[in-house]
Amino acid sequence: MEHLKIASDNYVAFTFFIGTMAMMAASVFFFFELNNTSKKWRTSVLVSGLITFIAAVHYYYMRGYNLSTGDSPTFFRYVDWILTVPLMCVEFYIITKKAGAKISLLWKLIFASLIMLVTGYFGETIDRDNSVLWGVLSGAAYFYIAYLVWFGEVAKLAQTAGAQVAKATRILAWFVLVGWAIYPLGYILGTPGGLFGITLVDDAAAAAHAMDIVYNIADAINKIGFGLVIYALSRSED
Ligand SMILES: *C/C=C(C)/C=C/C=C(C)/C=C/C1=C(C)CCCC1(C)C
Repeated sequence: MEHLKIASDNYVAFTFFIGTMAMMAASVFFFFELNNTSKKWRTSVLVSGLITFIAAVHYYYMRGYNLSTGDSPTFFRYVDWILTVPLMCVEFYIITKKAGAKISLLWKLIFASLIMLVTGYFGETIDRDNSVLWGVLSGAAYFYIAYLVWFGEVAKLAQTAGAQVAKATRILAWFVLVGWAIYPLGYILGTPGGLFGITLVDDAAAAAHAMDIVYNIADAINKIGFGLVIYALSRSED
């Protein structure tokens, strides 16, 4: 095996390494804490651990892929998201289930998240010429999810699920509104014509680097931070 050196200003490789380590550490933490988690919250904390664990495995591959090719690991990236974002929808469903969440709510969230990611993937890979159109479609699905957790079924159920669940759901809703909004920013930076025909970063390689760094930062916030909110909820009274 060839030894690949990472230049000190290679922030892409750096964030892939740090992301891998952070996802691994978070997974160990969530899994080990299951022992000290009350039965009521065990599934939620387990799902938090699954999210960071799936990400850790993908980050391990993305890190290696990026290091040896210098390219964006777009395929692994989207496989990771297609598995982990629906699991975040599962978290919303589990914590509002005791207040009466129906399985149809879970399917709505999962369906919207799949639309959001599949259209994003088309815009980044197969049909880059229409990246604006795919980005807008993806954005519509994203706003629908944000609507559900801020004002729709998730928000309403959380209100009747006790003070702690209501509080945690509100924090998670902020993650969806602000934390998830970082992704379209990465998409716009990395895609030619990403902002309604305007290319923000001219040089294609620099654009791809900016996109990867933005995505890596967003993943750390949204996977580990999201999981910690669930963890904190599991330590609260009710
Ligand atoms: C752990 C991974 C997460 C939480 C990934 C979330 C991804 C998004 C919210 C992506 C959204 C996108 C848009 C809203 C428009 C442009 C295309 C995407 C897929 C980057």
